[in-house]
Parts: sequence; structure tokens; C-alpha cells
Amino acid sequence: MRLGLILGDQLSPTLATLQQLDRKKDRLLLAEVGAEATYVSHHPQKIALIFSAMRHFAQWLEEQGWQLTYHRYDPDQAGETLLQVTAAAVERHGPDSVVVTHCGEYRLHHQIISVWQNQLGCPVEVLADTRFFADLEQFRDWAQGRKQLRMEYFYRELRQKTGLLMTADGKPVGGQWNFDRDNRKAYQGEPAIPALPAFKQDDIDKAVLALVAEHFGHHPGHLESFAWGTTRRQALYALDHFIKHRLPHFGDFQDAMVQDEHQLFHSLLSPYLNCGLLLPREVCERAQQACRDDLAPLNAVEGFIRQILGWREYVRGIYWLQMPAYAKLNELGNQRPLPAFYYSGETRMNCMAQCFKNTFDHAYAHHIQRLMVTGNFALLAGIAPEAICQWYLEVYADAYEWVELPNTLGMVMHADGGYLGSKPYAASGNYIHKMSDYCGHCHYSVKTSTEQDSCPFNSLYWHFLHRHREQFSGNHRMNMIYGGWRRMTEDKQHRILARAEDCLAQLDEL
Ligand code: FAD
Ligand code: DLZ
Ligand code: SF4
Repeated sequence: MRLGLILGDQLSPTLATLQQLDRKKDRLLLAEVGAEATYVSHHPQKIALIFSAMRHFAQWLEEQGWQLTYHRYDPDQAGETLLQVTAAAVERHGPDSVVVTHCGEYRLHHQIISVWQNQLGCPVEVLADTRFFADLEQFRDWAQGRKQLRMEYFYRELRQKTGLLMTADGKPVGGQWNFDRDNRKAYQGEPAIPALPAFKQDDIDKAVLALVAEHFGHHPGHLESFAWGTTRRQALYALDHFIKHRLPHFGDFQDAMVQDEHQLFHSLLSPYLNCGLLLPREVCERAQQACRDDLAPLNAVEGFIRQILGWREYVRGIYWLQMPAYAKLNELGNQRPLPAFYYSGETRMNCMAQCFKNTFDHAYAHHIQRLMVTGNFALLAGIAPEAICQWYLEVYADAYEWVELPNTLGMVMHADGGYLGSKPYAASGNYIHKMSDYCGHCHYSVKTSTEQDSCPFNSLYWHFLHRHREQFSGNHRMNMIYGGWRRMTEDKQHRILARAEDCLAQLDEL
């Protein structure tokens, strides 16, 4: 008899563990444990989503005829680990081996492969995670010998491998790989933003929400507005709803930000994809079908598929190729602590306050809010990568280190020296003003840089470029930007840097 451990982000009917084991002979184990719920202070909505989805998935597995041990969170054993619960199950059932699909985070994977076998006293078999388009070897082969990696080229390779959005003779549908030039519009109020699907909470959801409120209510974020689906059926409904109502405008407004609106035309599918309730292939195939059926334009569908087939696979490849050294990189030498408003949400910078509100209310912010507002600020202000990486891992329902870390440390903080992306996504308030209506509701003026009420992003942007001029002025993609700085009078440069120094000296007051 083998014991299959299924982790909280492995809730997929096609999981390798389930394919490998035999429901007539083998046994499964799912365990809610304090150690996984607290290794960082996850948003309570993330814990509730995972615990409830685990309980529903266990129920489904039993209906399918699996023998199963389900270990519920025990508040009297708040520090309990997966190893301890697995050891108790091994003791009780005496399996010949423990089987687990390759887990998503280096932290746990390393423990499993280094100490579990000894501690459990039986072999531990780790299966490849087959839910991704590319296996880790494919990425390793592709990356080998390249000094700098570029998502676009890996994406094209995967388009060819999967046939997604490809013609029969091997060309990209529509004659182009990428339609980003048609995307990135600001939102002017039309079309109306569709409401998200609402899910009725069952007894399992209610019990989990009460448990999480009692034991994890002090973690950053609000639980009351929990609105995630917790079963595969609900996740599939969320997918249908997105394809029908929001995908057609996904491309146009992918980078837009709007006061008091969090979802716009985004899918909000990442929490389901990352815990296994949805599979990337089925999501991309549904989007492709919508394009074939003329329900969504190619620019929207290509843009959407690129996020999953391109970015999601690319960052996973980088993570497993570079860990554990990657997590320690800090090429810009940033040391500043995270300002308190990243947890309180209280700041006069309206764009930041809006993104924090979405984050705490919904355990969600869309990509541009993460990248160009809260991330951009951390980059400009020189926040220590470790502190900002921990924040992103804590506050989003979709956060797992394999996807969070490359996005934060690489894409946002440029702490890997440009391995993941060729130039930092630094931007002044002007970008935020162009892509949102936030500045019209702000205490600060986005039009100025040097006054007491000037947008902090404006002066911090130049301060960032100035203090890292040695690293970046040789980067041909940044020539124009440095040209703009050089054309300013010395007096103007001086006043901008002085305003930035003021901001940096009192970050918590901004
Ligand atoms: P949509 O905009 O609808 O995009 C569709 C899907 O594409 C997403 O569901 C997601 O699976 C995938 N995707 C989009 N962009 C990326 C990306 N850059 N990397 C990987 N997948 C992507 N995504 C996570 O899933 N988990 C994280 O912990 C996470 N942390 C991030 C931290 C920072 C600092 C930044 C800048 C981005 C992070 N992202 C993360 C990527 C992206 O912001 C989210 O995937 C996206 O906002 C999820 O919302 P959505 O489902 O509505 O996405
Ligand atoms: C994120 C999470 C949480 C909050 N709780 C659990 C849990 O109690 N049991 C479990 O098996 N998994 C949980 N997870 C997901 C794990 O942290 C995740 O499987 C690893 O980080 C590997 O990706
Ligand atoms: Fe943000 Fe600056 Fe605009 Fe205020 S003025 S919303 S701080 S970009």
C-alpha cells in the first residue's frame, strides 16, 4: 500500500499522484496544518480558499472511491507540520512508500527530498507535476547557455509545441505573435464593467470561514468580503463567466486602473489555477475557442493566453532553475524597510491606497496594480527585496513562491540584475495618470515634481535613475530616459533630488 500526500495547491483531478496510485489499494492524505498556514502571514482569504477547497476536494475524492485520511487544522497543535502529520499517517497505516507530486515551493520541496525519507522510515517518491505546459527539463534546455532570458521567445516555442493560436502550417494565427500594440487603453467608462460571479457558501465554506476568522483573523487582510469559489465546479463557472463577459475586452483594458474597481476585465482565475482547481491547458483552450467562435477578438485572446502560456510558465522555469540562490539576490543593493502603509493601507498617495484597498478587501490586485503601483513604489524607494517579496507572498490569494518570487524580485525589483526582464519597470506618476483616474482623487499633484505636494513617484523616479546611473546608463533601452535627465537644468535636477530625499526621509508620512 502506498500513501499519497496531496498538498493544498494540488487539488486537480488529473494530478500525477492520482494517476499513479490505485484507488483500490492505496490511500490518500490531505492535511490542514499550522506550519503551512503561518510560514508567512497569508491573507485570511487565501487560507480560507485553500482549506475549503481541500475539504471539498477530499469529499469529491471519497465519492470517487478513494480511501482517504483528512487531517483538519488543530488549534491545539498550531505549529504542526506536514511532515508530522505524514509521519502519524505512516505510523498508523504502514505504507510501503509515500508518494507526492513535486511541490510548488522550494522551501517544502527541499525538506521533502532531503529529510522526509529518513524521518518517515520509508521511501518517498516525488512525481513530476504534469499540470504545466513545459516540464522543468524543457525550460532548463531552453535556458542553457543564454545570458539573458526573454519570455517572448519561450512563449513562441510553447505556442509551437502546443499548437495554441497556430495555423495548420505552423504560423501564428493573425500573422503576428503578439498584439500588444492594440492593447493598453485607458478606461473611459465604456463598456460597463461586468459584476463577478457570486457563489453561495455551503456548510463547508461557512465552517472554514469561522475557523479562519478565529485563528488567522489577525493576518493582514479582511475575510468578510470572501467571494472565491471553493470547488472545481465553481472555478469552471468562474472561467465560463470570464470568457463570456470579460475576455472580449481583456486586451483593451489590461493595463487600465479605475477608482473603486478591482477586477475590470481581468479573469481573477489565478487563485484557482495555482491551487489546481483549474488547469492552464483548459483555460487557454477555452479562450482559443472563444476566438474561433468570434466571441472575443484575437488581441484579447492572444494577450490572455500569453499571460498563462508565456509568463506563468516562464517564471516557473526561472524559479526552479535559479533557486535557492535566486531568493537572496539584491543586485541594486536595496536595504530600506517596507513602509508601514503596506500593512495599514493608510497613505495620501491615492493610487497606493486604492491598490491596498483591493488587496486587503479581495486578496487580489491586478497585474498593473502590483507591477506599476505598489511594486514600482518599492523599486523607486529602494525597499529591501526580501521585505517586499514577503509582502507579496502574504497578501494575495494566488501567491505561491514559484510564481510570486520571480515576479517580485525579478520583474519588479530588478534584483536579479536583468535576468528575467531587460530593463526595470520604473515609472513616474505620469504613467499612473495615463492609465488610471487615480490622480484626480489624490492629495498630490501629478503635474509637478519638486513641491511639497508633488507626486512622490515623480521625484523618486528620477532619484532612482540617478542613483543607479552606473548600472543603467549603458542600457540602450534607457538612453532616451537618461537623455531627458541630462536635458534638465542643474537647478531642476537638484530640486527634484531634494524633493525625493524629503520623501525618502519620511516615507511613512507620505
Ligand atoms: P489575468 O490578468 O486575468 O491574467 C490571466 C492569467 O495569466 C492569470 O490568472 C495568471 O495565471 C497568468 N499571469 C498573468 N500575469 C502573470 C505573471 N506575470 N506571472 C505569472 N502568471 C501570470 N501571479 C500569481 O499567480 N501569483 C503570484 O503570487 C503573483 N505575484 C505577483 C507579484 C508581483 C509583484 C507582480 C507584478 C505580479 C505577480 N503575479 C502573480 C502575476 C499577476 O499579477 C497575477 O497572475 C494576476 O494579477 C492574477 O490576476 P488574474 O487572474 O485576474 O490575471
Ligand atoms: C498555502 C497553504 C496553506 C495556507 N495551507 C496548507 C495546508 O494546510 N496544507 C497543505 O497541504 N498545503 C497548504 N498550503 C499550500 C502549501 O503551502 C503548498 O503546497 C506549498 O507551499 C508548495 O507549493
Ligand atoms: Fe499616485 Fe502620484 Fe497620481 Fe497621487 S498623483 S495618484 S501619488 S501617481
